[in-house]
Amino acid sequence: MVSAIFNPARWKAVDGINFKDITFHRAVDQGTVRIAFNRPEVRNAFRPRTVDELARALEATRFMTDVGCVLITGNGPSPKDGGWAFCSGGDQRIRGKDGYKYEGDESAADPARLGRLHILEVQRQIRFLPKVVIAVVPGWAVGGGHSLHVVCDLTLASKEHAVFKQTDPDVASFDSGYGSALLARQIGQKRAREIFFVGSNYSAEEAFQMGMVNAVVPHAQLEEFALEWGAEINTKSPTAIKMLKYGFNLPDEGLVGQQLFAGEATRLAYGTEEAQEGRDAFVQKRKRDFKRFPWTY
Ligand code: S0N
Repeated sequence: MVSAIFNPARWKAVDGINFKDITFHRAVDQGTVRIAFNRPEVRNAFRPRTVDELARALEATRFMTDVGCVLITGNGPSPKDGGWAFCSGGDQRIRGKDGYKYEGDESAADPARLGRLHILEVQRQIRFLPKVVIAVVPGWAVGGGHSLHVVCDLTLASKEHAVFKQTDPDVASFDSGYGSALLARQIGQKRAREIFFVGSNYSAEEAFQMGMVNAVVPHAQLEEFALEWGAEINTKSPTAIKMLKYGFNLPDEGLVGQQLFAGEATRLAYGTEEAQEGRDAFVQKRKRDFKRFPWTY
């Protein structure tokens, strides 16, 4: 069993990738993939291996040309106590002085892999992925797990089991980047500071009221609901969705956001006769002639 609310009839495993800490599926009838933390016994905390696998799944998804929507979720419930989690952040048991260790993992022998903080790279992958990423939160979203839901484009939460919480200052492992500053953009400075500085538990309904959850869904229907949104998103114009996502991101990304947005604008411009005239004049070693193109539209 992948997860108690996972419907195997709707998904097939993505072939050729042997993951241990995550599961990776694509829907049988639409362009949606499901990437799930698979360490329910530790509330889906991530260790370096988990983050590596997440990064590889996201990179594979980037090249799936018929996929417009990515669900990131957590498998469950915990075999220990039946608890549900999206993700509880970095695995605190293996945190070292310079990051998280590959302890107990076959890749520990590689010194290039020691002491990494690469969940931040995954955050950037999610932000820059030209597809809609939905956090599907079946239980705890805590610490770095909370920050992951913040960077996703949309968040769906289990009515009965989702709990949103920030423990970063409790364990002195903190995200003062997207996890906090972007959250403040989403729900306001006072609320975001309260989440980090006080660290209360917030239910799905409270998170919805604050504006950091898009929909509160009965637990048993959570994944089905996510698939409905995925199916709808996949009917839309890929270019429009991508330009909208990069446009939404732009004010918070500085020049990197502008670079991404502008890159896509350049790519769109390549399709015009005007851009082709510039290329053709160079290749044909003749004078360029842009006279037929207006300065205004
Ligand atoms: C999630 C919580 C609130 C759930 O409480 P509950 O339901 O009472 O369950 P527990 O009994 O506490 O947990 C069940 C079992 O799971 C283990 N466990 C839970 N979370 C973790 C974890 N994060 N790491 C390791 N183990 C975990 C419990 O120990 C328990 O195990 P057993 O059954 O063996 O006793 C509650 O569990 C909780 O508060 N968890 C800790 C949450 C936390 O503090 N997370 C870390 C916060 N910080 C980050 O994530 C940093 C993010 C990050 O990685 C980062 C960000 C920016 C820059 C760099 C970095 C970086 O460091 O990479």
